Amino acid sequence: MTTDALIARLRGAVGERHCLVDPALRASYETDWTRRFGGAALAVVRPGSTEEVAAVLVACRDAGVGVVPQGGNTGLVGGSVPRDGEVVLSLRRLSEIEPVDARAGEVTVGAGAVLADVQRAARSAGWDVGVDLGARDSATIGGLVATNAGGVNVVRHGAMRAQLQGFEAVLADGTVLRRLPGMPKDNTGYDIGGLLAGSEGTLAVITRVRLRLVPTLRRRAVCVLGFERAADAVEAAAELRQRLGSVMALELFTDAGLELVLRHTSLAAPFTPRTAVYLLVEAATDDADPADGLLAAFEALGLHEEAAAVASDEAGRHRLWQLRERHTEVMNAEAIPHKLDVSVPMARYAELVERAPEAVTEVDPTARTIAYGHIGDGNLHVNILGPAPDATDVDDAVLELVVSLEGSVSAEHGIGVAKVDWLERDRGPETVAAMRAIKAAWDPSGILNPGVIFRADG
Ligand code: FAD
Ligand code: 2HG
Ligand code: ZN
Repeated sequence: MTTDALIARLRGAVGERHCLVDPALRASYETDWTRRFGGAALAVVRPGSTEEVAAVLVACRDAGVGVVPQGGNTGLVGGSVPRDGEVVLSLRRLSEIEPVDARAGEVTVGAGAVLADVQRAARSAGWDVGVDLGARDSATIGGLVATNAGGVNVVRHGAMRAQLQGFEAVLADGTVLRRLPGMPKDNTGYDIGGLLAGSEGTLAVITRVRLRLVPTLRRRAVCVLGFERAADAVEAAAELRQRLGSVMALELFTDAGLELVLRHTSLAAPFTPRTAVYLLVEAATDDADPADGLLAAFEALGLHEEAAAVASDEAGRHRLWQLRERHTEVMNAEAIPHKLDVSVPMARYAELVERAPEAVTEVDPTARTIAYGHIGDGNLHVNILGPAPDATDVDDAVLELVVSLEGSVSAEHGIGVAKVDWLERDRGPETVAAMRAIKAAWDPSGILNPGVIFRADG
């Protein structure tokens, strides 16, 4: 099929207005959030229904042209943007949020519904969404499922796969798979929804999702504690997690990151003198002030009062959270960052925090390494500023260290195109062969997000 014939079929599928071929209109869909990844698309199509998604996939399959599913384009591993003339399939128009099923504590939404909108809908019905993250105002539910996103409440509610109660998805040949009644117990054959979680647009296009909701916890307290050694922050995080059933989040950042946040925003340091490492803890309950439990736990652990800032009011909590959440935006303001999202067994976490900057400096003495992350999940975000966007030696140095610590090269952002060369190093050839067999069975023509998870020519 010629390119013109494919464009005509795409226009027929989604309507002229929703098939963008003009470079100026395509531009915002062609570069990722970090500006490190991107390429030209053949076209950007914006279907308005599951049937239109199916028609687009069949047209692309017939033409042998790759399809890049895209939600909010907040992904950080280059999986949501074209590489070389694919069709970008934007799911943003599938944004319907059905009424919350308050009795079941579930809601069904379109894949393009934005997380913050779903959170608002859930809260207005007395429920909440189990996953929360800094990109909440743009990230879509389809993208969150496709990446099995984690975020700040995994210690309490698990990642996105754990919230999935049902799904609708379209295979590369246009077949629609649907399972949406929503039942917490449903062991009838393979868990297809669970497989789609984390598949990064390589197995099917997710069009609707049924989410399990969690109870709203109204009383909250946030505390930032200071430490001189990462090992002490790890110890405190482990103790708090064990002693305090109210823990919602356990986050880590360092003074190097705080310095950049203070430079690029109007925020103030949580306390002075500043310390080398910070642990942010959020606790939530529905009755007593969770600050009391937090303070009692700190006392029992012998943590110093002078290196702590606590807030129970909304504005104070928000201020403390911003010190951690704004790291991502600040990295982008400094440079085009290299982002390595990794996890290691808890026993190796402090070692990773100490050794990652050393590993980077060894291969590039001018590079700056800023690490922060979800300490409660053993997850560290190693950001490297300075190397050219296409340089890979600093990435390799950190991932080498992670593998040697028996860690994972992707904790929550996925493999995308950024880490394709590390999949086999991390998982081993047998597991990768099993993954490839699934990919070949579901997408025999290989049109769904080629080059993501697996190298396209591999
Ligand atoms: P996109 O970026 O559009 O796509 C991501 C991947 O999913 C791509 O491979 C794409 O092809 C695929 N995809 C998207 N929609 C579909 C669909 N409907 N069907 C099939 N495949 C699809 N991530 C975390 O895990 N935890 C965090 O704490 C976190 N914080 C962040 C903070 C900031 C400021 C930013 C910018 C990003 C953050 N992220 C975080 C990364 C990002 O927000 C998540 O990966 C999110 O899940 C991506 O959602 P999206 O809708 O933007 O997807
Ligand atoms: C976070 O936890 C996100 O803030 C983004 O996962 C991580 O900026 C990053 O590298
Ligand atoms: Zn994160």
